Amino acid sequence: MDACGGSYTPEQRRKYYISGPQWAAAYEGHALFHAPTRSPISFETVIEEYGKIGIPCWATHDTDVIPSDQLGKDGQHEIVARIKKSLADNGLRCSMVTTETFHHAVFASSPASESPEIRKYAKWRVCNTVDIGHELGAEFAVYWPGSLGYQIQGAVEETQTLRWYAESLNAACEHDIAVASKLGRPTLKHCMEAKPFEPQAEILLPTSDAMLGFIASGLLTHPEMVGLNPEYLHELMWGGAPRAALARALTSGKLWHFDINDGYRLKHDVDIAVGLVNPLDWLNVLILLRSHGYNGPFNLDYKPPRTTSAFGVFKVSFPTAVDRFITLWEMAGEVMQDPIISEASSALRAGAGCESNDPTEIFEANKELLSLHELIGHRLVQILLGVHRGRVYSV
Ligand code: GCO
Ligand code: MN
Ligand code: MN
Repeated sequence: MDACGGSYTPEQRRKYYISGPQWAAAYEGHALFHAPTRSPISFETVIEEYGKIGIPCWATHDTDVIPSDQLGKDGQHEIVARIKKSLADNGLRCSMVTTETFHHAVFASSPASESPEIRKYAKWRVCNTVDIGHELGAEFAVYWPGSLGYQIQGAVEETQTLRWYAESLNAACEHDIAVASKLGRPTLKHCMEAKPFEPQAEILLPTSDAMLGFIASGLLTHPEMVGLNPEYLHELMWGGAPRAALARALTSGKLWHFDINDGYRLKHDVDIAVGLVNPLDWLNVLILLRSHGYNGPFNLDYKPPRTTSAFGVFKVSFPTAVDRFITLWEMAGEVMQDPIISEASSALRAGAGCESNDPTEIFEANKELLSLHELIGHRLVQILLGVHRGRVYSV
């Protein structure tokens, strides 16, 4: 690691709004075809290790830390008190809480099941998470709808299921308004997260755009309290351009929280560390976010590979992900100041000054200018590779 270079100090890392999820560090390497390769670890260890690295925030699902049978009971209060102490002891804060409405058998038919008792339970779960969020001082609540969809067509009526799903979000927002006013705290920012292909065969809200439509559908009683938590890889998975998906969220004023990771198009959710597959695309994403003043969290929602040891999770996976993010973020700032890109962009925006309305004349007047598109792309890669600073190879 020392030989690799490019690392920042914990103090430098803490200047960025980066959060480390409990489930990411505690991931044991298991999946349908995979036995675990790492042993369970406690939230105390995760928080302590994040603190040493310099990750300033922590996020969790309710059941990452509280067993299902303890939710809403004394066990929950004891655990939340231990979390608070652990965060305070290690100089972290809780930025986000999220409800697991996908893993437990009760959610096999989704949190918006036909069964009223399952829906009642799902509503209680999201309201209980709002309580946990306020107790831990969180700003955000995230909702990944998980099994909102079906394996077999026919039984699930899509419009009704979406109405029922909206009822859970409405319950969470209404409960939040009551709790926040009692505590004198701001309400949480409720953020929906889409994933296109898992865990159902068909997903009712598969993309961030589908969720924007859902938020604006009239089904929510408090659409102003609900925004998005896009995940980079989830937008890439369906074949979209993550940067364009983020741009659509930005123009709707709904880009509130962002899960950062990497992976491949049209594949399953591999949750690889940010910038490890598509660093150029990531640079472009961060240029967009920096130039629009995005100031929400960057949540390290990725899974350390199965081949990495428990030691490696905190010595290799998390520090390298954080440092690559910081490098790309700072590089995005460099691009925004770059005299060549600025000059090329201004020239493109000024146009050729052609007075004619004849398309051929307009094209002729602009065609040299339009070469600047490629020049800007070339310059971005030079910056990414350090070539603009004179890095050369002997041949
Ligand atoms: C995934 C999902 C989850 C969610 C989490 C928050 O990749 O499986 O993104 O990690 O982010 O469930 O609700
Ligand atoms: Mn995610
Ligand atoms: Mn994912």
